[in-house]
Amino acid sequence: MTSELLDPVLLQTDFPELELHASGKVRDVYQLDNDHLLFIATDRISAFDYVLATGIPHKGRVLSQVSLFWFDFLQDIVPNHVVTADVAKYPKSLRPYADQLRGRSMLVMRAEMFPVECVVRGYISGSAWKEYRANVSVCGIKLPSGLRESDQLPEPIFTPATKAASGHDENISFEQMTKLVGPEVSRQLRELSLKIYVKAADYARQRGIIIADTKFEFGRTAQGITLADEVLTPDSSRVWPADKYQPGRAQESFDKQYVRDYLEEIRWNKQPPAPTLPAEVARRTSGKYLEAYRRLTGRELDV
Ligand code: PZK
Repeated sequence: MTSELLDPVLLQTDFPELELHASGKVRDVYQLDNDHLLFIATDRISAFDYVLATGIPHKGRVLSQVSLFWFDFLQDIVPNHVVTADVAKYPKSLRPYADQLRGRSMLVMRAEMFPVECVVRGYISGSAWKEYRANVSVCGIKLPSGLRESDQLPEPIFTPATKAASGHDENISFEQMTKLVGPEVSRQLRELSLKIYVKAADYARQRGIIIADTKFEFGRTAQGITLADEVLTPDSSRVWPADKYQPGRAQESFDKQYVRDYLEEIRWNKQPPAPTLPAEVARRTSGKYLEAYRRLTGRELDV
């Protein structure tokens, strides 16, 4: 019998003297000065659109370190918003919070964000699978007939989306995107997104991980078009274990499968309040995040 106790988790950030710039289901961005933000990944986890009451030990650190790994790996393709993730280099005013911030935060350049989610799909799944079944096309891109759910696409496609008022993403055509950010920027973002996806997905595939699709957010800084937010994390991507890949059905999630299985098992009605997770489900899920980090980087995250 293993102990019920879990490692401590960070569910809520609380920096009274900082102003919140943006807050998401599982991450928070604070304003530091006019040009800099503090990006923090908490240990919160969402499933079926809700943040659960139980945090996942190490999740925030894993996601931060995965993003940092990719920012570095992709540097030759695109500049990114990271200034430093070394808490010793943060402003002195953050010193009291160093222990909370270490490993799970980044000091980033403030960017003028483009109001589009740059989604790339190498496999057909999720909303794209729904759209394909209805129209044989996705975001205005005609696809071959006869694809099965989770099939690899003949080539990766760029399927932009916008944040709808509901908070949900709404797929849009490239043409609609040009009305939001202009044709020149649209072409640049599409080209960058596809290049990034191809390089990252090739790398991950060699390590037994399929990146089925992913979402990038870009902004403009003094460096020009800059990759921002989190990058190629399990929260911004659909990630599948390659050894279990079987087209023709929905795939198991690399990271959240134990959580989804548990929530189905207890027949949660997917309405608030979101349930707590048994310690064992949280612990095994934590193990999956650590495994994803290990597989991707070949390194161990010290726990
Ligand atoms: C920025 N988001 C998305 C929402 C989050 C993140 N470098 C930047 N400059 C300006 N704005 C942003 C960034 C970044 N990254 C990103 N919103 C604003 C978002 C909610 C929580 F952590």
